[in-house]
Amino acid sequence: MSAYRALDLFELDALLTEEERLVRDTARSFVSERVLPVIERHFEQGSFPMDLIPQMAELGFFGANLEGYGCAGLGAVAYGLIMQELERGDSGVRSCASVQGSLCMYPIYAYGSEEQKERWLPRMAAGEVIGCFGLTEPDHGSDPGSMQTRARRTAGGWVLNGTKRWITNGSIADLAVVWARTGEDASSIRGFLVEKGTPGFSAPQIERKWSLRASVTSDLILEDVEVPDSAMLPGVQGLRGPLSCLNQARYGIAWGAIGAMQACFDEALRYATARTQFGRPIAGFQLTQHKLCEMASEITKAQLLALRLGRLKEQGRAQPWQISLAKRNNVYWALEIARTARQILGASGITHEYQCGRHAANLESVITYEGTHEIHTLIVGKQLTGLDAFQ
Ligand code: TGC
Ligand code: FAD
Repeated sequence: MSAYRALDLFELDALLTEEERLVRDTARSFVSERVLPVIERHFEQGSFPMDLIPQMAELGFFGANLEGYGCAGLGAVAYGLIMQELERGDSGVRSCASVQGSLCMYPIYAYGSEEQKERWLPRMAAGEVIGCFGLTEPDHGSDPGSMQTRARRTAGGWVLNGTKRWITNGSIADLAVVWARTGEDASSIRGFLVEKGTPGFSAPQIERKWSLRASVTSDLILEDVEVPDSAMLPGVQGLRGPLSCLNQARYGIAWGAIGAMQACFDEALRYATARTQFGRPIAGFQLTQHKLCEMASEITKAQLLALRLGRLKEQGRAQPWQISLAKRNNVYWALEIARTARQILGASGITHEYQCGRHAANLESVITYEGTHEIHTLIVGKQLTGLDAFQ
């Protein structure tokens, strides 16, 4: 099959710097050469391709937008382009990198002590320490402010009790960022760094998923887990702590979704031009061209949205509701495009020989995690109306 061609109808490449194009092309080659040859097998087996971790670390993909501590110090757009390319491979591979960089390294970077940063960040950038982020609980998903996980003060530190659910990287993580209440309400929430092997801490894997199969998803169980004072992130308290990390990860997902869209569009276009019915390529039928036109329009709009958001982020001006709007829009359309691609492929679309079915299945998770489609609707709705639907 000829090489992948990314759609760029409005010459957005010209709006990227040379460095950004180089980073994008490096990630693109990595996905073509290292991810795509193995990903279907891992998806079928329900396993994460662990050998990609040192390779992603080597290329500087972990915490790529953080400065110092062994991180690449790239801008927001370059970081977004890495997420885009990884998700062209598989949402699970992008998830691993998002969680490592945006949800585990970022809180240490933004809210950790100097000692915590020195201890963890260089090894996380090098892929020697894998992280996870424990916010969601069995009974508290969209409403993390009601979490039940507790941290109780002791003479030398804290004792943690509770259960986190649906935690990406959980069972393969060496370090978990666990959010817990230290008092009665959400304003008492603090972040704790819990190391694998700490007595009372376990991370059983969640099995039988039909989405994000090439990704590890786990429970985190904390039963009288004792951690020292030095395990608490000193720089933040309240729900703002975890939510500010989600801003970073949701931003990356807004870009990642474009990669999934591009993979599905590329596959659908190739198939439609090659597949003949009624004596002509199905791409020649008006109904197919309508589908392809809709897909290309939405990809182009998603690209413009992500790029503008990235430039705002680089200027320190991206607002959380803008990130919500972009995550909501781009993931919604990625899922629509994956389903439309599957339709264009007919029966072939339901096999593992093609990617669109895998992307569609994955995107059912992506539209749910990091804030569901409905939650992002209400965040944007609050911005537009001044009325808070959550209160
Ligand atoms: P609310 O009263 O609005 O806010 C509480 C405090 O938080 C502040 N805040 C934010 N700060 C930074 N960034 C944001 N985006 C923020 N949103 C709110 C806010 O200013 C306030 O601060 P303060 O100092 O005044 O106290 O909170 P609420 O309880 O009404 O909840 C709001 C809501 C529903 C939007 C929020 O809870 C929410 O976003 N829920 C969705 C939960 C979610 O996204 N979970 C994701 C879990 S992690 C995950 O899915 C990883 S998947 C990884 C992968 O595999 O890629
Ligand atoms: P609920 O909050 O119970 O929502 C159920 C339905 O009700 C949804 O459709 C929702 O939109 C709707 N709903 C809820 N509240 C409202 C409202 N106010 N108005 C209208 N509709 C509403 N979490 C982590 O902490 N760390 C991770 O690494 C992580 N990784 C994940 C990986 C995967 C594969 C998945 C699937 C999830 C992951 N999550 C993770 C959890 C994810 O963030 C939650 O699933 C998500 O926040 C939604 O919570 P919930 O599933 O409990 O659904």
